[in-house]
Amino acid sequence: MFRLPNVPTSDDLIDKAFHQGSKVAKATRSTRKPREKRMRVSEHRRVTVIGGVIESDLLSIVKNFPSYEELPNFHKRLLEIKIDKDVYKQSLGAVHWCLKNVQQLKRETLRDLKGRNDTRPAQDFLGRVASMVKKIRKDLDELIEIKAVLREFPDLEAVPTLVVSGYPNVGKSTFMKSLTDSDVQIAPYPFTTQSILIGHTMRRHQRYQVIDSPGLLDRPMEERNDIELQAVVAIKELANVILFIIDPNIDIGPQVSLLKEIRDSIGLRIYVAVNKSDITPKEKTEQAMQAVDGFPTFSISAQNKEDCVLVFEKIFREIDDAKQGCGKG
Ligand SMILES: Nc1nc2c(ncn2[C@@H]2O[C@H](COP(=O)(O)OP(=O)(O)OP(=O)(O)O)[C@@H](O)[C@H]2O)c(=O)[nH]1
Ligand SMILES: [Mg+2]
Repeated sequence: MFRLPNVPTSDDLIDKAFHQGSKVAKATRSTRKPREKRMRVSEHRRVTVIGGVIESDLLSIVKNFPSYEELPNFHKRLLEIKIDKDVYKQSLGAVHWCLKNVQQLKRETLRDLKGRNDTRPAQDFLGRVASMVKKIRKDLDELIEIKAVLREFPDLEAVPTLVVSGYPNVGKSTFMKSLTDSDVQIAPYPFTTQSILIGHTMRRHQRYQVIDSPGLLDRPMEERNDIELQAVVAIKELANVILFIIDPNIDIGPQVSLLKEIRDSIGLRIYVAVNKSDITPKEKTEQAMQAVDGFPTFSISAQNKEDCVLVFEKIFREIDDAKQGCGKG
């Protein structure tokens, strides 16, 4: 999604730049010019190469990391869950500061070297440039971590979007897999899905986005963990419509309470699928359906592809009829 550049540690950047600087300096010294001239030329090249290597790496960070402000809302919220946005801004700012200073120091040093017979300005340059890069050690380390977070961000499309939500282990990923043939992980324990996963499906020449989200527990927002918060962000920022899956074989009360919390916090239409009909006694399924009275409700087995396609088509036929339906991405 983002094409992020390599971010070196400050030690690696200094090593790389100084090593390449030494190589060109050595190559220049082996020519047959007078010693003084050779020294000046070789130091001129050393400074040019060291400055160039550092500038090029820092510039590519400044240019290619998205600024916080230009991120879509969904990515802003995701970023805030995982990292401190001020740290992100500061780190990019520090890299920019270092870049400007290295550029200026390189220009001044090359100018000073021209008018002199000794190589003192080059030696000063080496010390000062190394200390500038060391000053942004923490910022580069932060950006290495931030890069790992940004790389995990899902790719979004501006198409109608269904977010699948519900308690842990109720069959959200199973529904997603049946509908979109995505290779999502399914397992008989809660919190199998730990991030937002995106699948697609085509119906009547229209592409749709289906989002599998981590399970949510019925508890106050401030007690929710980072995995749950991603699900909240998906619901708030991406959904055009929500399919809330219920497992009638576990306690219904908290699931209904969660469903109502979601309904009260957003103004979207929520459909309910009472799942696992293949292993659930009929009365239990019916009880669950009564408990969510007032919501449009289906009884399904998420393992059954036909059930999932049918539910999906009904939902989107209604949405299309109501003429809503473009992704918020
Ligand atoms: N018999 C039966 N089992 C199902 C059905 N749907 C899901 N399961 C099982 O329920 C368990 C949980 O399914 P998942 O799809 O991983 O549930 P989830 O809601 O994505 O779970 P988390 O990601 O942990 O929140 C797995 O063992 C599934 O095989 C169904 O319709 N029938
Ligand atoms: Mg899952």
